[in-house]
Amino acid sequence: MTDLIQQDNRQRLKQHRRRYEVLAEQLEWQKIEIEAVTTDAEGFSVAVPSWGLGQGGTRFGRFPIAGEPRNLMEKLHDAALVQQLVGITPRVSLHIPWDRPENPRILKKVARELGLGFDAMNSNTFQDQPDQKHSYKFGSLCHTDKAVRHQAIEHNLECIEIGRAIGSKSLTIWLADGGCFPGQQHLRNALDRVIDSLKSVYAGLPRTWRLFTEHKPFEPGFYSTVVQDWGTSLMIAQALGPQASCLVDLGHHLPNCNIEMVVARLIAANRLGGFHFNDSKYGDDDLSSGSIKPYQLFLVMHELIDAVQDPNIRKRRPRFQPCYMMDQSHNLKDPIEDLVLSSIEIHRAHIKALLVDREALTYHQEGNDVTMAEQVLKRAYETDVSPILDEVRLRKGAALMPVEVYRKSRYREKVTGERGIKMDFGGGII
Ligand SMILES: [Mn+2]
Repeated sequence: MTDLIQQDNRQRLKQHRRRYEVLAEQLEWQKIEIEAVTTDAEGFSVAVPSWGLGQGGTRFGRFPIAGEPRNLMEKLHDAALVQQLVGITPRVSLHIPWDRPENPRILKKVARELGLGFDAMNSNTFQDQPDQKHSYKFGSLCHTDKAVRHQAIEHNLECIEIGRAIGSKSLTIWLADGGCFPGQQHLRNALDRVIDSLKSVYAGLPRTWRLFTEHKPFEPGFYSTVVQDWGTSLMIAQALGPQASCLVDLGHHLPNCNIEMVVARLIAANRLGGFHFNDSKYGDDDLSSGSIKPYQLFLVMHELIDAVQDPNIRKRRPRFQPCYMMDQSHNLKDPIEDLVLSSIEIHRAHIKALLVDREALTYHQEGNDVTMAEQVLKRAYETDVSPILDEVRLRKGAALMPVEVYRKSRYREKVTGERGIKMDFGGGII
C-alpha cells in the first residue's frame, strides 16, 4: 500500500503544491500563517471503533458485503489500512464483548507492529450474551435486582482489566438503561442505583484512567432513559470524582438541539471528556460525520478550539484534550471508505475552527455587532481548507487521494478470497 500511496501522491504533487500556495496567499490576506495552521492540524487524531470496520445495519436489517473482517485481527488490519491512507486515525477503540481479544498481550503486540494503539474501552450492558447469568432486559447498572447490577459492574471491571493489558486509558459506558412506559421505573431511584453502581466501577479505575458516560434522550428506552441528557451525565461525573467526565455523541440529542451549547456548558463545568462523531437528520441515525450538518460540526469544533486556546481553561486544566472517536454505522458504504472520508470531515471542521479570528470575534461580541460576529465565523467556515488537509496527509506519508488509492489497491476484493462473505443479516443499532 505504501508504494501505491507514494506513486499516486507523486502524480498529484505539482497540483497540490499550487493549491497549497494559493491558499497560503489567501490566508496571508487575513493575517493567518498557513504553516502555523498546518502544524496545529498535524496534531489532530480521531479513534476508529472496532465495530465500525464491519458493515453496520439498521433496526430493519443488515446487508453484508464480501470481504468484511471476521474477527478482531482482521479488523485491526483494516484499521491499519485506514491509518495508512489518512494518517490521522492511529488508535482503535475496542468494544467488549463484540471484540474481546483472546490474548490481550498478543493483540497489543500485533497492533504495535501495525502502527496502532488503543483508545477507550467500551463496555456493553445493553445486550444479553449467551453465557450470561442474568438478563439486562429491565436494565443493568440501574436494575432493581442487586445481582444484575453486580454482574454489570463486574463486566465493566473486566473491560478495565483488558484495557490495562492493551494500553488503553479510559472506559466509556453507554448506559441503555431506561423504560418504555410511564410507571415502569421509579425515575429518581433508577438514577440513584446507577450512580451507586458506577461508584463501584470508579473504585476499580486505575489512577491514570478516565471514565466517560454517554447520554441519550431515548432508545432503547422509548419513554425514558436513565442518563437522558448532559445534565444527568454531569451529575454522575460530579458524584463519581475527577476522573469521570461526559462524552458527547452527536447523534444522542433530540432534533434541533444546540449541541455546541452542550459542549460549551460541559467545558465550563470542566467535565467534557470527549466525542463520538457521527451525523443525523432525525434521531440517532449514525450517518457519516459532516454528511448532514457540517456547519454544526464546525461550531462544535469552534467551541473546542476556543477552549483549548483560552488561557483561563489552560490554567485550570493544562492538558485539556477531549477524546475523539467516530461512532457511525456504515450500512450502505464500504466501512473503510466511510471511515476515511469521515475522519477527513472531522479534521476539516477542526482546521476551519483554527481559522476563526477570535480577537475580532470577541471585539464584535463585546460591541454587540451581530452581523460582523457571525461573519467572522462564516469566513472561517467558508474557507476551503482541503489543501491543508492534503498537506497534513502528505507529511504523514498518507494519501493525497485516499479513496482513489484504496480502490486502486483492490484491497476489499483481495481479502474477500480468504474472508468470504459473512451471512449475518441481523438488525441492530450500534
Ligand atoms: Mn456513541
